[in-house]
Amino acid sequence: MTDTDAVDVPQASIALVDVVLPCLNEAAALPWVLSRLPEGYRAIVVDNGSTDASAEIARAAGATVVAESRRGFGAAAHAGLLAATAPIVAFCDADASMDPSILPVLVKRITDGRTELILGRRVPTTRGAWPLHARFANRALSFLIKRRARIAIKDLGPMRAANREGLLSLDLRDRRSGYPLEMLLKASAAGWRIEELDTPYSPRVGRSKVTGTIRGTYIAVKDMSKLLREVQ
Ligand SMILES: Nc1nc2c(ncn2[C@@H]2O[C@H](COP(=O)(O)OP(=O)(O)O)[C@@H](O)[C@H]2O)c(=O)[nH]1
Ligand SMILES: [Mg+2]
Repeated sequence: MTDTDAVDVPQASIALVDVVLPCLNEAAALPWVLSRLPEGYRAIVVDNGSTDASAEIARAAGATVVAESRRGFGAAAHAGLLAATAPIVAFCDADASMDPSILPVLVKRITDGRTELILGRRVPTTRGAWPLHARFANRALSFLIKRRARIAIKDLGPMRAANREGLLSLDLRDRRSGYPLEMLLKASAAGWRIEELDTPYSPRVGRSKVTGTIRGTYIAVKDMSKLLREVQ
């Protein structure tokens, strides 16, 4: 037996990347999403009190399921980060709008030492993938981020990856829709390099909880405006 044989443990048993999937009633989307996780990537499905079979489906597919009783995207995303143990943590929606099989392309930017926070810039695959009002709101948001925080990004997308310990050190507080923006602002303030990569964005499976609803959009705008007002 050589030295290399001795450390040759099966790939799947060591997660290089933990993938946090905030999940609120995504039973229809989860089977596909979880089937797309690359080798060495562990799914952490954070169930926010789903009333459908999301948690059972996730467990049956071999995902780690974390229950978070406080509602909110940030509450779920952060519970996933706290449950993660891998050196790199990625975030991805559980609605089948984005394909986890693309994550290694993003993660490589981190492991190559090119950047500290990598964001997936959503590129719609069909006309229906991204509702017009959401696209417009996102463009306005990118403009404000540039003006207030001097960060030049084209899209504040939810697919992203970074070093786990780094993310924990950012001390993120938002537990609703401001979480992705707070991560960006604090990463930038901490001097992190931030990059975007184009990622395909397809129509989600099932019903939207955030930007596809008036209440969801209202909360997102409110949470994000508050964070931007606080930028020094
Ligand atoms: N855990 C949890 N997940 C949520 C919540 N709201 C949305 N999600 C999940 O976060 C992701 C993004 O939400 P989605 O409804 O697709 O928002 P949209 O892409 O802006 O329409 C999906 O995977 C949802 O299941 C929430 O309050 N709690
Ligand atoms: Mg979505």
